Amino acid sequence: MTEQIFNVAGMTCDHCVSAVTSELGKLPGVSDVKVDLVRGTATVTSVTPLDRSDVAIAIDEAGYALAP
Ligand SMILES: [Cu+2]
Repeated sequence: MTEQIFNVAGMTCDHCVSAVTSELGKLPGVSDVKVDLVRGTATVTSVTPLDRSDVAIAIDEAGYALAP
């Protein structure tokens, strides 16, 4: 298992958190997603490290943006 932390721009409420959590949770091999609204971060646990571009697409589908 590996844990990666991504910065997510644009989240403002719990709805945003659940949208991002849901989309990231659909990525293959992901077993856990924890989104911190205040920090604007998503901590993703997965079997193998995720490709940053896949994460960017998932966050984009939720309606937000992967930040540097
Ligand atoms: Cu929201």
